[in-house]
Amino acid sequence: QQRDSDGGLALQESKPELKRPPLFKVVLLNDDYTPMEFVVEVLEVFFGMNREQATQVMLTVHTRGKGLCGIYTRDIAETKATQVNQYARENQHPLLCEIEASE
Ligand code: TYC
Repeated sequence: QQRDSDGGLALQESKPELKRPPLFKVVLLNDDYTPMEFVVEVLEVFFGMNREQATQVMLTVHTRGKGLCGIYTRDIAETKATQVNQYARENQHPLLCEIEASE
């Protein structure tokens, strides 16, 4: 007998229900041109951060080249990245947002 990922007994129980869905990181990449204030605004508007959190993440991206905005299921992660890239382009900034498989 084996336990499935939810702890149920695989041979006895029908699948209880949920396996956790794969998660995806949404990351921002650094560039030389996007204004810091614009990046902070993006993190506030699209990722629900307050000004302090947003500033911290922006500075991490600025100094380390990349930074984590949040972790979501695939659809949400893709939508966030698309929205950020579209908003950046609308404002003529090269800011790039990407997703990465997480675990
Ligand atoms: N490096 C940019 C500057 O000096 C600021 C910046 C931070 C750009 C984070 C992109 O994802 C980014 N104006």
